[in-house]
Amino acid sequence: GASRVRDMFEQAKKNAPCIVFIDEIDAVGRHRGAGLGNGNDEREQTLNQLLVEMDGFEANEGIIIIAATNRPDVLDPALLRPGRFDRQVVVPRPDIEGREKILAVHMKKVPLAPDVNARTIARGTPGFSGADLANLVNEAALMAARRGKRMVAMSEFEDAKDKVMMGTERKSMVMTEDEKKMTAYHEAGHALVSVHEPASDPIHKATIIPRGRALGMVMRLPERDNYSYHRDKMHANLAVSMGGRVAEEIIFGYDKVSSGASGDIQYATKLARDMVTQWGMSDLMGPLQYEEEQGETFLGYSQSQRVHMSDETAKKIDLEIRKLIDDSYDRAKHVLTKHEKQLHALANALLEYETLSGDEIDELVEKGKFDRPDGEVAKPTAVPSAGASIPKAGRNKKGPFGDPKPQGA
Ligand code: NHX
Ligand code: ZN
Repeated sequence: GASRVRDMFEQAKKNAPCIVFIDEIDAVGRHRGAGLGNGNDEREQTLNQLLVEMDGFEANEGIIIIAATNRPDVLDPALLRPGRFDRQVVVPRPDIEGREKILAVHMKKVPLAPDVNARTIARGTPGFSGADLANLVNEAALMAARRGKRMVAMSEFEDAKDKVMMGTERKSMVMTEDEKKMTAYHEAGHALVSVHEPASDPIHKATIIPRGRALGMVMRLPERDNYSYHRDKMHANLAVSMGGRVAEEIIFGYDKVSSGASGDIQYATKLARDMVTQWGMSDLMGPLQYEEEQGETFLGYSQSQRVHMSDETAKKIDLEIRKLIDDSYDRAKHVLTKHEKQLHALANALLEYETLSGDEIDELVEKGKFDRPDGEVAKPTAVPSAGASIPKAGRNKKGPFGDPKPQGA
């Protein structure tokens, strides 16, 4: 409230020199007049008071004001005018070095087994924020406790990463043999298209153990943090996303195709739309912006909206999006038809072992078989491939197979 802002600055003046830190400034600093209804009087008064205090420059000498937000786009322009905040510092998501150091900080609080390698975990968590990493360490510690271990080992970090990124494993979920078979071919389809698309990130693992909302998934692992996203990888990702549905169709027939690919379809549609309307990837439509990201709706969701255009242009955009999807469907179909033997081999291996590592999938595709040391059957925790960890952006909300999205956008 306004009076507390006044109090705070009085305190600050008494204690000067000092720093006033306001976290989540968007809570009070939101654009006045945004949102439904008549706005919020109290919030508006609070913001006004804050602006007044910040204007009292001379009186406030020796006071440094720092504020933080994840939504600079929704702030009231008055807060950003000259004379208010002198500097804006953009703090991006941490890179691999940053993640390693942040992990080291949080890991100090838990007893670690000697096999834990913060670098490896950092490598497998692109796009994670500091809070995500803190949560990861916490989940790993909980898992170790639940397993009756005195120390947190690498296997707990691997499992915690899977849980944080893809939701809780549901081993007890009862699936019929037919459902398992369908899932195995669906995932084998994604995996095989990925193997045959050079621009695709390498596979980290494929599994038919249900997790979160998904019956199965294929996770890919970028070789390093990606800051840019290129046309060849977009096309590869489109084809890989269609691979699941296409495999279902090839193996079980047109009438037996399932509704389960909705997540893949949603992912592919969004990607194809962005390619045409934002990223200038359609030769027919050219490098023009046809859709604008809307800042916020009243609930804080972002939405894209078509810029003003003729009906004819709108129709052409829809056809271009459709064409991208159709072409990628055809590419996936071509790959999976040509390599149908490999598709059967992969699906059967998934049915037998439930989880396959990327290395095992490569071996299977190359030699038609793969070696797994005896006694390591169907245990996903037993197959973290050497040096590798997890994919990027495979979070629950982002789709059933871990796909890289351009970061930092
Ligand atoms: C159902 N669930 O709804 C069952 C329970 C096709 C083998 N009848 O594509 O699990 O079918 O590659 C994000 C995350 C839809 C979006 C998970 C949208 C799950 C997942 C429904 C595999 N793997 N689909 C996939 C799947 C399903 C669903 C999602 C999502 C299946 C497919 C879910
Ligand atoms: Zn799928």
